[in-house]
Amino acid sequence: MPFTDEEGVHYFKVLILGDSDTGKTALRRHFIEGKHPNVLRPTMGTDFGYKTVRLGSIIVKLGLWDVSGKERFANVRRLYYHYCNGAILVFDLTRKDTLFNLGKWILELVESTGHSVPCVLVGTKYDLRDKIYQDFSRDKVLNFAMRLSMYIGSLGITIPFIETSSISNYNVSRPFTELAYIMHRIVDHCP
Ligand SMILES: Nc1nc2c(ncn2[C@@H]2O[C@H](COP(=O)(O)OP(=O)(O)O)[C@@H](O)[C@H]2O)c(=O)[nH]1
Ligand SMILES: [Mg+2]
Repeated sequence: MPFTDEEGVHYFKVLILGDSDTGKTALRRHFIEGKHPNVLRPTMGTDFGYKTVRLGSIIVKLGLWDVSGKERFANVRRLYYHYCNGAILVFDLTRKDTLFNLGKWILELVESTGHSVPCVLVGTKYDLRDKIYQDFSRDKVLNFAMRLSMYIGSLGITIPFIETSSISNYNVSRPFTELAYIMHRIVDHCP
């Protein structure tokens, strides 16, 4: 369950997961700061940011934990899964291996939290139009999202798949608002 403040606003803890260089930090910072960051340094350990999101008349707060994809931070990473309410699973549309590696991330998520966690699947770098979907298809990704939905049992909700570009400002907010909506719906269904 999320933390709820004295005004009844839910605070959700969201992890952004995926391989290094897939664009996790760019997406998070663009969403929070409203533009593609000028300077992007590799994430050392964990970065944190936080943003208030409006869903119609509802306001929720998202704590966004951007966790380093590098193997040497694996031990640090595990600590951050506790009390996580949702996850954004990120892969790079130009690198097929980053999609298949999400299996490892999902396993780590499920093992560390011990319960199912609502997720959205995000394919980044949509602006690199001549390099995306090489050696795999969009249908394959949709199939992956469907199998993932069955595996993590997300209240009968199929995990949304969203293509984004932080560079051309395409769909940057959508992963966050869709996940916020799903997490809010879950809380609404739990007395
Ligand atoms: N073309 C393109 N490059 C991107 C996009 N998002 C991030 N990048 C680049 O990908 C690299 C890795 O980005 P970063 O956010 O640090 O990835 P992280 O390791 O997953 O946090 C950087 O050079 C970014 O400028 C995008 O939407 N389009
Ligand atoms: Mg990063």
